[in-house]
Amino acid sequence: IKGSCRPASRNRALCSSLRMNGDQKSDVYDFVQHFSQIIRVLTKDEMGYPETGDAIARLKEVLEYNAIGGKYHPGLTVLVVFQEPVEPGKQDADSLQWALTVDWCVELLQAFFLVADDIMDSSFTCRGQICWYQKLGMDLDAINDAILLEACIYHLLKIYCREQPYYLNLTELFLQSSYQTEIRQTLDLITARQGNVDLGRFTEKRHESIVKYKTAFYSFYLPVAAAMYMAGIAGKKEHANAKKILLGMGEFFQVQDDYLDLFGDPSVTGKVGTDIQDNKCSWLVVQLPDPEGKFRQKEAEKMAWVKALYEELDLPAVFLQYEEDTYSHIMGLIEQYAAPLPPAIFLGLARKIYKQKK
Ligand code: GPP
Ligand code: MG
Ligand code: MG
Ligand code: MG
Repeated sequence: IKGSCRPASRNRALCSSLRMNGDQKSDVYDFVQHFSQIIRVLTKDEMGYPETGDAIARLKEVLEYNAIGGKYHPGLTVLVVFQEPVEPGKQDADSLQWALTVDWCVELLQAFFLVADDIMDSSFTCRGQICWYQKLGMDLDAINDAILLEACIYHLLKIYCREQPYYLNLTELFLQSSYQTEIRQTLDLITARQGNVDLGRFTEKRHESIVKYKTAFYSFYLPVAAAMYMAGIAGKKEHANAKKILLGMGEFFQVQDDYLDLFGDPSVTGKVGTDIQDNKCSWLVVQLPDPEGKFRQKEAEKMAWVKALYEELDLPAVFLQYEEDTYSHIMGLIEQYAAPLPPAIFLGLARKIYKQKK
């Protein structure tokens, strides 16, 4: 697949403006533009066949509803990181297009997880819209849609990158990211199991173990590691160093998600939190010794009471302090472990997540 990517120089300018706080709207516009090509690629082969045509039309609907409209948090990371270590002369239009495609594969993995996670968490809204499984007539058919989203990743990697020397590393990286996320999602679910609450399990250590790999691995390490492989950086040491910084950053990101689940404004976060009703081992609850389980309440009307209690215990201030502390910690990790990648890559990612309200 050749040709439709923007010239390398314009793309470079686009991405450095993204990193240097330029006009993010136009960057996202470019990113979304590429998605129409991805939809075409994913649907063109089978569209003509009456046996599968309806299913492919459904796939298109699933992709358009669930993959578009997020905050594109990992979005464009692969492209931005890929361009840093690669000499400008080697950044031909095809390579940039492959990087953009891999960026979309990360978004598809995220969409797959979110559709499934919303079912498991009994959520109502996600990214400012009603959850896919909550749509009229949908129910558990949404499980198959989540699985379809995942299948698209490997379909795209094969179509775009099969001839590339990094194809195997990339495929294994996506598989490993899924496995790490799924194991921690299992931990998240069994720790929260209703009716079988083992209060001893709600520890900071358990929480850390869940969040590092439930979100940090696929949202932070995956896109940067993918770009490193694409740029020819495959050494164990280099990947281990990047992982140290990125898992730290991702851990903060999920703590922020836990905090905003209760203290965020749903009109900004795009979702109404369910962690208290779901009995989750959230960052908020592990801050408190809670031997009687009084902070975890099933009924929605008790939410306000729990929130008032957390406020009384000054948890918003505890969170602010945590944010400051982890920020300094991450800056230290960047100083120590960024090489051979330029520190600006990690600083750009940190800037995107600290002091955010969604
Ligand atoms: C976010 O947790 C975690 C995921 C999206 C990973 C899900 C993994 C699966 C294997 C399905 P969360 O429940 O706090 O997210 P949100 O707050 O967006 O519901
Ligand atoms: Mg969840
Ligand atoms: Mg959830
Ligand atoms: Mg959450």
